[in-house]
Amino acid sequence: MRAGAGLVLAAGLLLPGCAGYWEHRGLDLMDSWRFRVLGVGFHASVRATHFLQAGLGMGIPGLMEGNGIGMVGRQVGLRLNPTFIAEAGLAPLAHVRTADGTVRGIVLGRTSFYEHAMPEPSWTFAPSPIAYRRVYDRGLFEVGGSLYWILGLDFGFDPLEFADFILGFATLDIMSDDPSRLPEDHPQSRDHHEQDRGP
Ligand SMILES: [Ca+2]
Repeated sequence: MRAGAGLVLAAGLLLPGCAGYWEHRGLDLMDSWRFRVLGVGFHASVRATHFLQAGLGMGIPGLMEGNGIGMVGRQVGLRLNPTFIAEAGLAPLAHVRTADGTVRGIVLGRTSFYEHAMPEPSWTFAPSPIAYRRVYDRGLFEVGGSLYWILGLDFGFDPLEFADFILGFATLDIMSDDPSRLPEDHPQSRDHHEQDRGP
């Protein structure tokens, strides 16, 4: 175990000259965390992955037209939140969360996970990881919680993103969010991940 960690660390130390290497390790570490404050509502939830979560209530995660403050992975600052959220249920029995009037995450419900309703919604338990990542402000395997009692607080830790951070030292990019393989002037070299995250 210790030897394996040493190899990973050694591989990382051999690569400081790669363009953006350490920057991407820092961004990968940030991706593991979500922390947001401000908001109004009456809402509480806890979650240990998409498949085991409970929540009830509704709220406005940000003040002033949805503007909140905090970080969702590498996105830091204002305007990180949906303007309105509602959540109810106990997964895996049944659980649904909507944001801005659109279903964003669901367990055992008759709808699509996608931001725009599919022509023929179907019962679903396993969401599309890609869709989850593109249109949702939570991670598929995120552990976290929210509490809105007039003022709101939301936090989360994503072990899959953290694994991406650790494996990144061995140049493995399981989340495909390191633009380091692209030329510096490539349009996706800086904006790649922000586009993936969506609102
Ligand atoms: Ca990565």
